[in-house]
Amino acid sequence: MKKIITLFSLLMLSSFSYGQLIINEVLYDPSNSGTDGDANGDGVYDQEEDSFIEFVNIGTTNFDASNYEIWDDTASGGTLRYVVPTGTIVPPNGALVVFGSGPLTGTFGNAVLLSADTTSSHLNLNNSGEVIGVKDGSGAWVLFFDSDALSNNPNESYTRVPDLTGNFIQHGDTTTALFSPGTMFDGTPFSTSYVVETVTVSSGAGASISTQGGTLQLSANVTPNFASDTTLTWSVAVGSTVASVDPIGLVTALNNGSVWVSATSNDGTNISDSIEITVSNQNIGLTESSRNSLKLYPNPAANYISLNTTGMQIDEISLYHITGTLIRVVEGDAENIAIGNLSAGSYLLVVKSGNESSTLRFQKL
Ligand SMILES: [Ca+2]
Ligand SMILES: [Ca+2]
Ligand SMILES: [Ca+2]
Ligand SMILES: [Ca+2]
Repeated sequence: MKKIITLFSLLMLSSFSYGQLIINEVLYDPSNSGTDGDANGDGVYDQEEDSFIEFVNIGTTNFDASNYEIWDDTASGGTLRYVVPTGTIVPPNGALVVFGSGPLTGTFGNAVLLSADTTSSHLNLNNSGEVIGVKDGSGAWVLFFDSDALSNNPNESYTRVPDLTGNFIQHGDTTTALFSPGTMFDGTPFSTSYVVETVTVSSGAGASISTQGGTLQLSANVTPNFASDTTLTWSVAVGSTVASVDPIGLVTALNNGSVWVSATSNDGTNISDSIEITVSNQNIGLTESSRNSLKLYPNPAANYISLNTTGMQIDEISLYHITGTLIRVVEGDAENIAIGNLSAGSYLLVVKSGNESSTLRFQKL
């Protein structure tokens, strides 16, 4: 008896959630009153076709449901009813609905939709004594739904209330609708946003710049390619004055040395990759004495900075954000450079003298 109780406890535990994918709603007894039970929206009531199981990905990453298996009647050995096709990916907080059969007519919250058309009995969900089981792609049992304690004739679905975390109750106990495949019980869609999984930065032409002020175009590959926001933010390592990078990954050499350049996803996942770029042959050959005489002050500063350029010929002064974005070429008096309209942060001043350049960093308050 003890062993049976233990097995039963395990079954009950695993029936509520496993990892990222949960069962959120099951319609095993569509209403046979007119078309009230027409869950798949094709205008016809059919016990087998209108049955469905709604799964939700409760993780923060895309969930690959490829080759998951839906079995029915697992308490008596079970029958494999449906195998989820390879490449079925569910976004975070997104739903996957497997219907008995199509045609599926409606939007269903733009959830991932499948139908178990493969056999005439489809999912074969019965009104009583039904234990639905789900195996993952490796063949391990991961989810169960046991209707035994539930009504044998609900004429509507059982859904978690609240969605995702609640216990299963009859759908009509909380709303006038009898089911909500692909949406929360109140009709709110689940998320349809796929997130970035990997970012890979590469440089086709070798990871170096060896010409004065030269540039190097980096590229970044984002997976999956159907991620909802594949944009990236490019940056150089904080504090580096070796190079700058623009918003599309074009690196510009500023000084000799090496620098890590990164691309980071903008979709909230903050997935990032970096590449080390070596910069050489930059003529920062201001003589030691003239470099020493090139002073920037005050630093940090709020409204104005000054360059003491005594004895130097200055051809161009350019102001960059620390990320490498050119803000402006400085016009006028090098001893009175207005920075009042900059937002607080780190900036670079690149001073060119003949074919020599020098980079000075300052902090805007
Ligand atoms: Ca139908
Ligand atoms: Ca069955
Ligand atoms: Ca019924
Ligand atoms: Ca639902």
